[in-house]
Amino acid sequence: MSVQAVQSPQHNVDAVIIGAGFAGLYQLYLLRKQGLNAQVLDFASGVGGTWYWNRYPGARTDSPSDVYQYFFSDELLAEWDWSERYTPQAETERYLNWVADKLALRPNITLNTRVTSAHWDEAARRWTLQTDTGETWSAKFVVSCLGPLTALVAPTFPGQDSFKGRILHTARWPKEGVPLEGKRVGVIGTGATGIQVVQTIAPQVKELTVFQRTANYAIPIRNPRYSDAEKRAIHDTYPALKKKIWNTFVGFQWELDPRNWADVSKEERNALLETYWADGSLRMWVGGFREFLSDPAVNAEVSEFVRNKIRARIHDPETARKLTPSTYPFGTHRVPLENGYFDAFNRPNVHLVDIKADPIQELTPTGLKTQSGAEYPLDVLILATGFDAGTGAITQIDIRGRGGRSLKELWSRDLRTAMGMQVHGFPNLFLTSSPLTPGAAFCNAPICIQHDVEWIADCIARLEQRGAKTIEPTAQFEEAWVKHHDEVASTTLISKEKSWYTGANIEGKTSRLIGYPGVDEFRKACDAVKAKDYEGFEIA
Ligand code: N01
Repeated sequence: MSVQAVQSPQHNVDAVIIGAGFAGLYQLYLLRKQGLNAQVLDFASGVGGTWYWNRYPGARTDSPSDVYQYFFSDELLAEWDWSERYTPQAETERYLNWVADKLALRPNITLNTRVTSAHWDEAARRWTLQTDTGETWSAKFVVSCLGPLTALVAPTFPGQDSFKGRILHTARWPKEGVPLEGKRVGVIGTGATGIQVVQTIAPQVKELTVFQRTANYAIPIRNPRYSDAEKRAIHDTYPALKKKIWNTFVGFQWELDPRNWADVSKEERNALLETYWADGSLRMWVGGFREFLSDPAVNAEVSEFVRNKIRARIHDPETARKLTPSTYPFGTHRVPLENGYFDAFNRPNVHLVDIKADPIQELTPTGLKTQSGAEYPLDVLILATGFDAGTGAITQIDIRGRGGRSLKELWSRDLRTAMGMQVHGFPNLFLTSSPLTPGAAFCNAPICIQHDVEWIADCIARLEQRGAKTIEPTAQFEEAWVKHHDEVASTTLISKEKSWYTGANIEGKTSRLIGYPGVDEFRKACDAVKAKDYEGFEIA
């Protein structure tokens, strides 16, 4: 009897793009337009990336919808209207599906396919990728469009297997939804995600217990629905926005006030803080004065302003004390927008547990127990516990560059990139929104994505034009970028605090500010490299 070997499908393309979110869709569009045979692989069953996965109750953007979209096509801009100032998850997911159809991208997108490894073949000067579906892809170029917030942080607790209720991570929320009405629900995590969940489900559930480790400086959102006339008026602002947005600090519509805080009178300072606050946006954080995030004394004034606003919202003084951040300065952790979050704790069915004072001990068959012995009966436990940011998703893939070097190993020793676009030792591997760029943490995501994707597409076009086979940053250029990044990072208060921005939410992770602060300066640096025909990169 002969056994026939089963041949796994082999594909040969010019470029594999990993991820079908904002970045992957646009990268595919551009590379295909340049005549490349490119394919997107994504482990989700639909396009949308972040907006495919994060469908938890209350998920919506913290970036205004007019700047949270593609700007590269006047046709796309003209044909899409946003319904609210801040777009709910379903609408952004619909938008990305609409773009995929409009640009006829789907024939080059393979879903339900996880890339498990990518190995550089020095002789062929190509990458070989394996997937969990048993397929092999050979490609000259690989572009990671995995997104900086993709790999989950999902803590496990003693006794977890005995828990008879349901445990859900916000970034794996079931498509069919989860009925929470009448249930006793626990939420662990009070970052941007936990806040949106809590404020949304508080009126629906029977009992809601929020397990808080760190309180958050959240700003009340102002989120009007747009009338038809307002939608038309927003379209009129696009040409000016397009010119301005890449020249701002974080890719929003606001520019920093060029004055020094000390040169502004006390009255005007108060009026400015009230204006930023009333804007119902992240302007208070990233559209005010540079010193808010660099000068401890100025920051202290802003922090106290925000703390007073928070305290005033909560009836019970002890709950107010717990919900008011006191252990770190305003803006050094991600600032969320909220819509009734603090007020939720004035409801009789919402309870706050300070798990720094009384840590979680275990899950029991019926709920959660803390070290003091207190027990909280739960039907559902929601983990809003965040992500292994910047590096997590890409290092889940076994990536081996020249001489078999592992990206995971390299980054576990020292987190480094060459302007975020590439890593020395990994030819023809491009990264988007990656460590040491604004897109990893300090940017209105679609804006930095569009920048990175265009830079990569231009670079690949130039290589093809020269008939070159490979591009890779020199070790010297990478070293210079890391040094420059560290210098810029050290001027911010953010780099001195423990948060996912500095890798502190993952035990043992290399500590380095994950994002480069300054979209405008980053863009100039990338433009300069391109203008000098990719100086600092070896083309062969
Ligand atoms: O995650 P986070 P996120 N036991 O890491 C706690 C973007 N985003 O999903 O602070 C107990 O911020 C942790 O506590 P602590 C946005 O960029 C955007 O909320 O480490 N608690 C923290 O409270 C955002 O920054 C939008 O002490 C544990 C929380 O879980 C990023 O995604 C909406 C724990 C994690 O907060 C991540 O936000 C949502 C443990 N073992 C998200 N582990 C919008 O644009 C973690 N925690 C609206």
